[in-house]
Order: sequence, then structure tokens, then C-alpha cells
Amino acid sequence: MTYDLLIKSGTVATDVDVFEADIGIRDGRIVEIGDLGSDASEVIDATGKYVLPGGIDSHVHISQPSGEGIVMADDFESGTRSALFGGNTTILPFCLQQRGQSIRQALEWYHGLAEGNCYTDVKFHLIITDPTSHVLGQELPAAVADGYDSFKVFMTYDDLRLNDAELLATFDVAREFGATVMVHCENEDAIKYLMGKHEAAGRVEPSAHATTRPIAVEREATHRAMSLAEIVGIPIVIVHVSNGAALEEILRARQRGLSVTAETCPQYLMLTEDDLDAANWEGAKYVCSPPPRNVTEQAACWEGIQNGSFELFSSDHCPFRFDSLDGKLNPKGARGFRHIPNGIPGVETRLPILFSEGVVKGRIDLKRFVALSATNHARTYGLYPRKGTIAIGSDADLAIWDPSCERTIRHRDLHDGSDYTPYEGLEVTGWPVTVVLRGKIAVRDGELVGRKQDGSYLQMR
Ligand code: DUC
Ligand code: ZN
Ligand code: ZN
Repeated sequence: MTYDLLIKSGTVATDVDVFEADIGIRDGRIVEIGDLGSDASEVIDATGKYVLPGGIDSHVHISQPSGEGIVMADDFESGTRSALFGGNTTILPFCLQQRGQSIRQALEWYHGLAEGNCYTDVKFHLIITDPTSHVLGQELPAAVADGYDSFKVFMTYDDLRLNDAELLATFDVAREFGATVMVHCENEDAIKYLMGKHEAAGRVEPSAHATTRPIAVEREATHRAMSLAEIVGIPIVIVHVSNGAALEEILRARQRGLSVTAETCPQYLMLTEDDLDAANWEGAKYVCSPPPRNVTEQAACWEGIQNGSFELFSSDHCPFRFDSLDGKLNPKGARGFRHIPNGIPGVETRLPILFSEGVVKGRIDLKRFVALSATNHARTYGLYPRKGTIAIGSDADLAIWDPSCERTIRHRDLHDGSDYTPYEGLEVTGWPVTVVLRGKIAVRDGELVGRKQDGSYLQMR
């Protein structure tokens, strides 16, 4: 047989081209693209379907320690299974260095969780919370040399945040050893000030989460993070941008010559702060940081998606259960917005939402969809051209989309470990019905055929 797997007669898209073709796969790689006959061990008829690069979600939280008594709803098994059903073949979750912990300890623990439990390929980002001189001088350079070459730093959360001196020092290591830095931009002192005011006024309900983290909190921190990057002389990734003012800061920094990659997420296109007002404390379901804004900011984020200001569209999947003591409704028995764990599920719905709201509604074309969903993630985090495109020699990571499939999003049909979706009842058109991971069918016509041992850790160096 010429091919192990042949995908016939689909509409193939990359970030630069859309064309009708067959794709021939051997030994997990794409070996030919064109009019390829039928000499294959297995043939998938993709007539009327789109054949796209498997999605890469470069912002996913799985099994991340989240404070005493609070537990993330997904481990690697459920998180990667959910990702797979949403048309993804690679995810990039975060390995958190807890304060006092060495980077190696954090990596060993996280690899132990992932090993043998992944339906998709994975590669870790580090979260640096304790940049001691030993960490900066020895541990981080060694980790980068071993291929852990992207890390996230936080400007908010007491147990995660770095101060400006620590940001500068961490950026400097990234510059020297060639790592990519992602920044969560919110001004913690301003948030604390507003929390104090709210609580003094008796405002403790979920909607106070949004009003204690207004746009200025994010805009100021975005400006500061980029200024510090400019001073050190490094490119920077600003993650989960929620509004037009922060995006304007990014555009201005780019005009000054700084290399800034910008990411936004489904919640900033589809949710608003009004969702946090839902009755019976259900507003907690939408608590994430930065918080959802309003329809004007949604429009600004759409514009950034349409004109290419955003290179990355990620889920920021950070799942907690709603009705659970270790989750959002009554965390550890406590009530009050400051106790609600921040983050929402979305790894499975990211691409169907972008496809339906973006491609089907005519806001973006298929090429931009591919760029935002896969190619730009691979380029930003060093996976391209092995991942993120359809080309000879690339891994055969493919999502076959039925562009006319109509579905109503219901949590009961999803595959994550949470007990709700923020998008319950949303009607979408288009769904990834078949997913291929390195030449192996993992989801066939909506049915799981892959195994949790099939995903690999992507060791790129
Ligand atoms: N930041 C994230 O990146 N994800 C969820 C929560 C948060 O604050
Ligand atoms: Zn963040
Ligand atoms: Zn996140």
C-alpha cells in the first residue's frame, strides 16, 4: 500500500491557501498532497468536508494546584479527551512552579500526571512564581536547554505574582537563553484596593469580580509589562486580552518597534459582565480573569481578530466544577467573590465557537481560522512546521470538519470533567467530526477511537 491513511476529496485549508485535494499519510506524517488514487490501507471520504490542521490550544490549565481545598476539574485524561473532541491535536498546558519548589520538581510531578494519560500531544509552558537567584541562574537556563522554552508570569494573585524587579530579572533570563515569555496583565494592588472598597460596602456577589478588575487594571498592567519587555529587549506574548484599550496599548507598543504577540479567548467574544449577575450565584460560572466585559469590548476583540491584531485564539481552559465544595459555588464552604476560583472550561468549544461565529457568520475566512486556531500557535511556541499546518513532512494532525453540522452546545455532550459549560444553549454551525493524530484516527464520526496512551510529549530540542 502506498499510504497508511488517505483522506480523499476534502477542501483543504492552511493559513495561506484553500484547495481541493487528497492527503496521503504514511508513518504518521503527510507524504503527499494532490490527486492520489486510492492505494491505501484506510480511506476517509472527506467530500463536502473541510480538512484543517488539528487545533493547537496554547493556553490550557490542567491539574494546576489552585489553593488549599480547590481542585481543577480536569486531569490530563479528561482535559485532552475534551480537547480532542473539540478538534485539537496538541495542547500546551502550564506546569506551575509553586513557591519554594524547584523547576525540576515541578516538571517531574507534572510529567508524572501526563505520562500515559494524553489523547492529544502536549508540550508544557512553565509558570515561574519564585525567581530566586538559583532559579534564575541555574534552574531556568537548564530547563530552557531541555526544551521548556516558554513561560508564563503573573502580575496578579498573591501566590503567583512577580513584582517589577522580578519581572525584569525573569525577562532577562528569557532574553539570554531565548525563551518566550507570556504575561498575565492585571495590577494586583489596584484589585486589592477595589476589593477592600467593595467588601466595605457589602458587595460580595460574583459580579463584584468584574467590578474589582475593571479595564484600567488590565490596561495599566499591559502597558507596564510591555514597557519592561522593551527595557530588557525581548519579544513578549500578552495573553487573554479582554478589551479594546489593552489592545490599543499593544498596537502602540508595536508601532514603537516592540515585538508583541497578542492572544484573546472565546469568553471575550461571547460573554459579558452581565453574565456574572446570574441568579442563585450562577454568576460564579463565568468568573475568570480578566473578566468578561461588554458588547463594545466584544466588538473591539472581534475587530482585532478580523484585522490580524490578535495572532492567537486560545481557550484559557481553566475548569472548576460549579456545584462542588472544591469548585465555584461554595468554595471550601465560603461565599464571596474573592473565594471563587478564577477560570472557566472551554477547550472543547473554542474552535466550534470561532468557526460558527467567525467563519460561518462571515467575520473571518477559513485561512484566518486556521492561523488563529493552529498555525500561529505552532509558530509562536516553536512547533512549526512539524505542527500547525498541512504540508509534506508535517505530522498528520488533522481535523475534518462538517461545515454544515448544526449543534446546540450542551454540557452533557462535552467530554471535560466540569459540570457545566458557560456556553450552554449556544447554537453553532460546523463541528470537527473526525480527528487524526499523527496519522491515527482518534475521533471517527464523533466516536472516540483513540487511546489515552496515544498522545506524546513534544520534546522539540
Ligand atoms: N489566568 C489564566 O490564565 N487562566 C485562568 C485564571 C487566570 O487568572
Ligand atoms: Zn492568566
Ligand atoms: Zn490561563
